[in-house]
Amino acid sequence: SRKVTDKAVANQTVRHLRTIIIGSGFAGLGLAIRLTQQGRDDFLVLERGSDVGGTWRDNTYPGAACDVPSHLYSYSFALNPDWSRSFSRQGEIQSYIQAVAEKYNVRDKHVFDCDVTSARWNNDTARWEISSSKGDFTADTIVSAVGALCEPNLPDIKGINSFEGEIFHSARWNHDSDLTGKRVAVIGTGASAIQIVPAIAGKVSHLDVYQRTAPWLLPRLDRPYTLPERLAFKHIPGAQRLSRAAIYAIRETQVVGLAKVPALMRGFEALSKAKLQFEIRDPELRKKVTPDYRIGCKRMLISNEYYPALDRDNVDVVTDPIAEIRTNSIVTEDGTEREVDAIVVATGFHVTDSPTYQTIFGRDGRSLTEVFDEIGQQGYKGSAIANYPNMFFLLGPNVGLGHTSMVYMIESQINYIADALATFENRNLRTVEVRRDAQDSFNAGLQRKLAKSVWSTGGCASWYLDKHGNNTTLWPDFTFEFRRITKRFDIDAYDTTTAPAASD
Ligand code: N01
Repeated sequence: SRKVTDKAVANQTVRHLRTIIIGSGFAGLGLAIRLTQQGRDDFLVLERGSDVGGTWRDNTYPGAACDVPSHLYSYSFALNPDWSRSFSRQGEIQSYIQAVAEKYNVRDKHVFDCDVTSARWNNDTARWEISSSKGDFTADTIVSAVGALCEPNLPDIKGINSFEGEIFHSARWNHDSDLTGKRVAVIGTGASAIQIVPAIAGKVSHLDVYQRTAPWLLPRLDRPYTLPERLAFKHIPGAQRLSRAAIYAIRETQVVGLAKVPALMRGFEALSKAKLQFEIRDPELRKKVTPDYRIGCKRMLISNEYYPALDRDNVDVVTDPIAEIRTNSIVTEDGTEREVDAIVVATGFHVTDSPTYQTIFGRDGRSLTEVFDEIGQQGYKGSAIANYPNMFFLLGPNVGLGHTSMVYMIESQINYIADALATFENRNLRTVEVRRDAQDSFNAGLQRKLAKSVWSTGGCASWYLDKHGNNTTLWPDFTFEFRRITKRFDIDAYDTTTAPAASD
């Protein structure tokens, strides 16, 4: 068998593959497993990190955990009866992903520490040309599986580069830095920050939390699984699938409030406000952290520790906008200067303006950035984009979720893309490219649904919106509807050309 090792790659100047997958988080790894199961050997996964896991490899900040229940947050073909608690922590999820890569024997298909610097379509050869830190590749088809939350967004705050203390992004946690006894600032109050704050509040001498927009918080129903539960998941056939189905069904009902009748979200607001009342003693602080938009408009967060952490004597919430960062302090617009030893930048990711878009060049030579600048971050079923022949996307436009497991969406896309790649082969295609009219009508349908949703009507700004103000990141319907439309590759929506009969 043809084993692909880093050495094998290094020994060749340009290596040609039938398919190249970029990225090995849940998405890329899942597709690699599927292709292997289909008996395909002619593909490689290029991964810039030194291990599988993607976001779960990168986000190692204190308190990192998933806000989707464990049983739903695993591949359907590799359930894990050993989850230790109802909401898993980062380390356990990363170990699960590593174990799946081992079990399905796909590590050999990876080139790790391989940073893809550009991917360019060549019309004449009908191949993708890929440059990377591990050399050049060509491929008939490529699949981007880089995910939406992988490029840290470092805020453009005046003076940030002059800070002389320790400063790092939540997704690039510096484990050499010991925050014990230090004066620390956390910038941001999103899903990452609300996990970091309670995890460090007890060890730092003082913590300033810089809040631009207050998040809505709901209870986190997290607990360790009991021994009888774990035994049941392991030994009673169907017990875990039943648990998954129940969690899935309950979570799906949220779509009605989020996407169809936002007024229904008021019940969640009442619950969240009661929680706020119960967990924060200081009325001034309560006022500061009360959100002023409809719940669900931004991602709903779950935590039982965040509010109590804010209520500690050594923690302050700062709501005045940051004006400047100096060598050892942060200055807000009201002129107050607060000294700090370390800054944690929990300001999220480049989503609709990902820098990776600048490095992908399609049929007319334009980068994805240029195309999205013109029409917004649009795609077809999250899996293809007009002007990018022979390229598929896992976690492309409008497949994100605010309420349930992305693994479900990923597996739907794996069905679709694996079928597309098989069709490509079986029909001896040279090129396959989604038709612009198919993409346009798909997006018109999406935007009609999104216009009614809480993400559009809820009165907030969020990373869900692209520069045209359209929500091009979230799926606005039941996830089983997405599963339905991705069940089979619908070649009618694509322009195709056929390869000449093979003579060499
Ligand atoms: O990032 P975010 P995140 N000055 O973009 C603020 C997933 N996730 O890393 O709201 C000051 O949500 C920004 O303020 P505002 C999940 O999908 C999941 O926390 O834009 N502040 C916001 O408060 C999540 O949605 C899990 O006004 C600035 C924060 O920084 C996604 O990842 C855990 C600023 C950014 O919040 C991203 O979450 C973690 C500036 N210049 C993440 N720029 C779980 O499963 C931004 N902000 C539990």
